Amino acid sequence: MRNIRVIDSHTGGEPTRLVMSGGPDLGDGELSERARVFRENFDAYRSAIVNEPRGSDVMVGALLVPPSRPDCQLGVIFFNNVGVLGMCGHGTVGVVASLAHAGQLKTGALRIDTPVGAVDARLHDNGEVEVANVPSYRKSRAVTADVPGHGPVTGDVAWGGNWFFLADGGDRAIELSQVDALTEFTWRIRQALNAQGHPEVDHVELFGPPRLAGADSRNFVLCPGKAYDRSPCGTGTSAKLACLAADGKLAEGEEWVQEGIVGSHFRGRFRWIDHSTGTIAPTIVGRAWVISESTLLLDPADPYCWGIRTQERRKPLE
Ligand code: PYC
Repeated sequence: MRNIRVIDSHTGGEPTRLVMSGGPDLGDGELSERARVFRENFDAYRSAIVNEPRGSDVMVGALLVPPSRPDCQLGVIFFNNVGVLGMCGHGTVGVVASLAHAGQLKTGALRIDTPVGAVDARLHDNGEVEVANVPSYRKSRAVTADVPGHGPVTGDVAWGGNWFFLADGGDRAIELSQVDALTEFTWRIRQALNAQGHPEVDHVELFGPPRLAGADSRNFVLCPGKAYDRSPCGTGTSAKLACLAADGKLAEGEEWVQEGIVGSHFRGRFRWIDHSTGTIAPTIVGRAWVISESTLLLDPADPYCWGIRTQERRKPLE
């Protein structure tokens, strides 16, 4: 029997399960190397922690590890129902709130090592968490996906700590009542893009008009394992900021309020790193709520000990 101690939170509705102890030993390499070890040697743990019956397709896990970068206080590897993520914005907000709940963190700054770079988090007195994410940029503008059954869909491919395709939702309502149709549509977009020379794209983001007073836009975000993000997606908002910056539609330091499909929101802004490559330093601000502390029990005699895989495992890009 193996015991894994976790703290669960949600950030704008999107869950994060922080593994405090009992996770696998991934060695002491750089975080990208430890993410590889996790993916290749301990995939059963990933599935046991986030998949049913202990979790669900929407659960994002966060494995706390010692940092490799000397200027970081801790390291985190994020993962979901199908594999390992590069970074996770809502997850970082959840990790900070959970560590504060556990008494391991006071308000103030924290530098976190991740497989795709260091991020700076700051816990404010009011409970909000600010995340200065990894450098983000738009890779390709006006990419057209030929989506079977729907026709051409044009959008941008951008990096915000994960890879995104970002497109206007057109006349599609970005509403919870439309989640099934939005999921099917964005899944087809992703499959089309992957087949049409964009294998890196594993998140698809659609935008429409906001409902929330003061918000600039509302989004629907399809995650790699076919679950939709209940939050406005921190890495997705970072990718959006990179596109807005590249198009000159948002100025450095100006605030962008991104509403998600359940009505929660992140505030975002950016600083230019390099105009010539369109690289920005995005910051997002959000809030998480701790919802449970528990111990996961892994009994190898349980036929579903290692989780039920309802979605195909994501193949790593090599
Ligand atoms: O907030 O960056 C994020 C995120 C990625 C996948 C789910 N949430």
